[in-house]
Amino acid sequence: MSNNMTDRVSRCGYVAIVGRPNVGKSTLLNHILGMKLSITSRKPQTTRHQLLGVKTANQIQTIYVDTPGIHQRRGTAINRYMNKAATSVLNDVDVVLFVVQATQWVKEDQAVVELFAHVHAPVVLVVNKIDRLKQKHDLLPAIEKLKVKYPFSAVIPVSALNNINLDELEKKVSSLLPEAKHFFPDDQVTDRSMRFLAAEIIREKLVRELGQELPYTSTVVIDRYEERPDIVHIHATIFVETDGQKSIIIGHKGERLKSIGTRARQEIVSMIDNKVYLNLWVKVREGWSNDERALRGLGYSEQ
Ligand SMILES: Nc1nc2c(ncn2[C@@H]2O[C@H](COP(=O)(O)OP(=O)(O)OP(=O)(O)O)[C@@H](O)[C@H]2O)c(=O)[nH]1
Ligand SMILES: [Mg+2]
Repeated sequence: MSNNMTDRVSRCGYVAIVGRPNVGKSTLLNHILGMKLSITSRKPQTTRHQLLGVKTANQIQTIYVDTPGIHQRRGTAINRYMNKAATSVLNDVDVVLFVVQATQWVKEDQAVVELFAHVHAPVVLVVNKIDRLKQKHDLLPAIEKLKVKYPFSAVIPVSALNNINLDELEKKVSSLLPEAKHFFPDDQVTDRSMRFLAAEIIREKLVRELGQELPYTSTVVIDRYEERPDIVHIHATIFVETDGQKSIIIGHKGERLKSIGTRARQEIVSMIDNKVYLNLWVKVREGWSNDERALRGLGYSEQ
């Protein structure tokens, strides 16, 4: 077969992005796709659901699965849901990207590596945030230490945020994908609806606006998403667990909530290229994060 023919072989497969919270999994997905799809923040446990990001280029379709950070706090129902959302993909994918933070191997990373014992797919170790290294010569010895943790099929240092070495990573991933027809239309970028993405965008602004003040006990539900030719009407509710949390989110004279709404609206506008009317409410639902039934009602259904 000539090279030309080889080039035309169609490849397609699923690639899980896993790792402990906050190592940059969602940032990696967004920067590989070249668009903001998955929400990110400085706070751990930002991602709560699986999210597909599809990239199609040169006969190759890579279906990335962003996942919540795998963590040790197994206590509440939402924590169990998040861990399950992350670990359940491991046996259904063609490639696993295991993201760690340069030179910082901690217990939670070790716990993730132990999950690979029953994984058949090749695991690529992605050593992220290399831009943060003060001493460049710390990287090679760190990589040598990481290599012994598991028989990785490759170890690739990157900076997701600064787009360093992502093409190298993508090349490796493509080489591990099976020959297959594309599962998604070539112009599709995700399996999620704009309604889901809108809720996520609102949650991102909430998390970013509130810094360390808010515990992980808020969630966003879209009550109404109505597309009209000239404007999209979105009504959303932020659920929290206590009155105190509600007042923090609303802020003095409602200013916090207003600012969250403005930022979210701007981002939704830029995604859908239409006008947006966004109405935000805050409601208290005591104990929702540890109540399986409440969780299902709030969009945390089995994946
Ligand atoms: N300096 C630097 N920061 C990064 C890099 N990649 C991600 N970050 C930052 O790390 C923080 C966490 O990034 P996320 O992409 O939300 O991390 P995550 O692994 O998806 O986190 P969870 O969803 O909570 O598990 C954010 O503040 C990012 O801007 C990088 O390459 N360099
Ligand atoms: Mg994330």
